[in-house]
Amino acid sequence: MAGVNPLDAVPFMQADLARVEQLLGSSAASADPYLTEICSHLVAAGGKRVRPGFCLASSAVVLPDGTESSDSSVIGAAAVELVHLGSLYHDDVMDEAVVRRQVESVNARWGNIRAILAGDFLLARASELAASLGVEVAGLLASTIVRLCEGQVLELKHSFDVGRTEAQYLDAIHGKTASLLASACRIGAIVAELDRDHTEALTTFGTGYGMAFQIVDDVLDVVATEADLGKPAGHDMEEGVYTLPVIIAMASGHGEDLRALLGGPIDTASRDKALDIVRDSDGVARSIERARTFANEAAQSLDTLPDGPGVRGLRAAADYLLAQVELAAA
Ligand code: GRG
Repeated sequence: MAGVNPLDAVPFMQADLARVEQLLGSSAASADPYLTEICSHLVAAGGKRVRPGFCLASSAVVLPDGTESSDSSVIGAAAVELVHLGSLYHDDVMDEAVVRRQVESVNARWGNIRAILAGDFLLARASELAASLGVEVAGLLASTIVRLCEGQVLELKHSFDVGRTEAQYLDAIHGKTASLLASACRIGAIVAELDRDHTEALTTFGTGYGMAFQIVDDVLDVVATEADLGKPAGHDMEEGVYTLPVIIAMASGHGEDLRALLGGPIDTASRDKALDIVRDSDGVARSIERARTFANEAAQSLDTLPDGPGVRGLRAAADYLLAQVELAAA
């Protein structure tokens, strides 16, 4: 899904993002140039850098305009992006993906073994950075990696499961997506030594944003065109990942027809038939309603925070996400 970095709304903070970029580059470097090349591949390919943006913005909620981010905030921001990168390296191996961030995936270019090792290296670099910020941040980042693994395993456990429930879906996306966005905000709050209420509000923001972000992504897989997605619509269903609109459609009036098509590998014709059933059901509208609720909850949690550059950035991200929700609904 295309998007913007929250700090696009806070121009003076672009210099802080550039410092994160530098740290990401040096973190991807090893004494071995071959490993450096593999680890730098997706760092150089870009990405929206939403997680570093959330960390820096969270640290900035009590800063006056024009203040540059602390070194600790920049280190926290790089650490969360490195965890995200490590998870992408591993995820692409699991999915046998060939493209990531609009370039050849690491596994496609260097093979699975090197992709896994490079992902491990990036996670280790993230841990080094987190350790330099103290026990609380190191512990939080470690438990976030636990949640990423749990979320991903929960998704695998229910692959091709026509009985997958909404609760199981929400639990999986909380782990695989929302937990890291929440921790990006929380780490920003911890290193800025914000008070407890502000820290909790920022964590709530990251969680709500992450839940809405993943639901929108999953709805788009059903409603968007192949040209927009860069892959055929219904790809998740083909992979056996039955997301919220599909789960709701399976429980609806036409659920029986849909369940008869799903439950195992499907050909293109069956995928298109299944897509039609999901699109005609209330699965899409009800999923969008869930995403809207999560995004609104995220936006509301910002109301308790002081108005400053950080909140301006986070609010812009929430507004952008809400616009994506409405676009998916159109
Ligand atoms: C080894 C940390 C670790 C985890 C293992 C593979 C795995 C368990 C988890 C994968 C979780 C995963 C890939 C979740 C999807 C997260 C997501 C929303 C990715 C897309 O994020 P964007 O749109 O991507 O922010 P860019 O490229 O812009 O950064």
